[in-house]
Parts: sequence; structure tokens; C-alpha cells
Amino acid sequence: MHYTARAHTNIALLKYWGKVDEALITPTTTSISLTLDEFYTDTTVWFDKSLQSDQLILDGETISGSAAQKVSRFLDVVREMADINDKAYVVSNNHVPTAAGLASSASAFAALAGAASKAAGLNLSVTELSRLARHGSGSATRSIFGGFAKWVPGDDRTSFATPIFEKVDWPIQLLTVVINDQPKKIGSRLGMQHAKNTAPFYDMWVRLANSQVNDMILAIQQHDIVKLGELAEANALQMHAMNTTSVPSFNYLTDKSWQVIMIAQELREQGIPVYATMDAGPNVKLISRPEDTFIIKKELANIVTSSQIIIASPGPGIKVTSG
Ligand code: 2P0
Repeated sequence: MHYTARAHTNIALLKYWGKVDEALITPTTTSISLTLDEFYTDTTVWFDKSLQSDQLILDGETISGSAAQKVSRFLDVVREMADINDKAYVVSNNHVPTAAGLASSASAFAALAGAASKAAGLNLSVTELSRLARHGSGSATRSIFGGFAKWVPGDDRTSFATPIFEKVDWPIQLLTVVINDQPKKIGSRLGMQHAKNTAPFYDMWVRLANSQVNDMILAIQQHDIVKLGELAEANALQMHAMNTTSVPSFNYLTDKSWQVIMIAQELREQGIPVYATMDAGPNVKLISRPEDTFIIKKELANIVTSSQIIIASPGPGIKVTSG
């Protein structure tokens, strides 16, 4: 049977930046995210007895090398759970600028978990799906759910994401400023490992990030964009400070990124709640209200073109269909 899953990507408001167990992909901190409607991955999987090896077709191209191996290793986990040996076809289409810091691995592995598990004959709960998705990529745990989700540290059994509020019925959007859509030089897997191993304040980051969790959940419950934005921007800048203070130092942000961060600060001085968050790349995502889009775009017009701005609203959880 063919199964197709659509999973949306998510943006972390409190970031995941380091693993306790590299193989199991268990995190050092609790992370909190917002799933987005605009960016998603559609993945179709079917197992085929006649295949000698797994076949990955990504955006119309047959893929080999490390990306294909990562998918095969993930399929091995599914095969073990389902007690089958057949190889699979994986046909995946990304509606996310791949590897540009817009977290395509989150939607990719969430969709793969959903489609591959069903195609293998498994009927997993959303909790089990989140746990399975974690074996592909940490951030994928959260993309199983719509709206706001939380992923907690733990062991292989206990580390998975849960929804905070799947339906977001208050005005919050993410305005992404695409500064560079090329794949990043240092992938997040390597970046977070290097930060954990060498950043002198890493333990402090873990304590601080975990201490922000309850306040973030409260801000979400109270629809408080100011509190939510302040915490998210602080957390993002703290994560990037880990990178610049790693030995040797590395950095994802460019002059343009900082210009956008400064624009957010200036808008706040005018009383407009706009907050910046950045992942493993130079793109800046502005947490904001839809009603402020016009003024934000007007300020950004000095440094980027309108085609570099993508607006996303809160998005839904995973959907799996047959066929
Ligand atoms: C996050 N990022 O919480 C953080 C913030 C990027 C910056 O999760 O090694 O692709 O596959 O578990 O999930 C990106 O890292 O890393 C990420 P792996 P992943 O969204």
C-alpha cells in the first residue's frame, strides 16, 4: 500500500541546541515550537519486495549519498518495529527552501515517519509517531503536531513532543526574511555538537533555556505576544552566543541578519510587538501580528526585496492518507 503524509515545518520559540545522546537524538533542553502553514513536505512511501535497496526521490531527483543513507537508517527503524525486510520507495516533495535554516528536516522526517509507518502496516499513535520522528531529526518530533508543541528531554521511550495548543485562534504570524537560500556551511547537527562540546557557557545555556519553559507556556496560554516574543528573541540570541563563543568560533548570522534584528528593535520602540528568532542560518523570522505586516514590510523595504519576505501563519499537524 502507498501512503502519503503531509507534515509542516516548525519554528522553535525555545530552541533545541544539543543532544544528550547523539545516536538516540535526545535533547539537553525542552524546546517549544510553532508549526507553520506555509512550509511543508509531502512524502509517499511504499515497500516493494523486488527492490534491492531503498530508493529516495526528492523533488523529482533520485538521491544517493549521505541524505539517502540517513533515510535508509530511518527506514531500518520502521522495518524493525514492523518486523519486515522489504526495501521502500520514498518520494518526497519539499515546499520549504531546503537547508536554508527553515528547518526542512523537521517536516521531512515527520512526514517520513507518518508515511513509512503506515506503509509498513503500523498504526502508531501521535506520541509514538513523534518518538519515531525523533530518530530522523530532533525538530521533527514537534512537526507531528499543529500549533504550539513542546519536546522534552528523556530516554528513548520518554523523549517525544506533545501539543500545547494545536488550534491557534489569536493573531500571531511568522514573517520570514530570506537572506540566503543556499544550504548552510555548518549543518545544525554538527553545530550543536560543537557548541555543546566547546562553548564555555553551555551548561548555563541549558539551565537558562529550561528555566524559560514555564514562562513561555504561560505566554502562549495568555496570548501574550510581548512576553512570548521577548523570551523567544532572548533564547535565540543566547543560542547564537553559544556558537560565537565555541572554540573555534562559528556563526550563522550575517550583517543583513543583524540589520533585520535591529529593525525589530526599532519597531518595538514605536510600540509595535515584533521579535526576531534565527535558526542554523542567516534568515530572520519575525514573530509579529498580521495587522502590523504593512509597517514591518515598509521598514524592511530598505534592505530586502518583497520576494525575500514570506509570511506564515500557525499550521496544522501531520495528515496521512492512503494512495
Ligand atoms: C530547533 N534547530 O529547535 C533548532 C534551533 C535549529 C536551530 O532543531 O541533529 O535538524 O537532526 O536532530 O532537528 C535543527 O536541528 O537536528 C534544529 P538533528 P535538527 O528547531
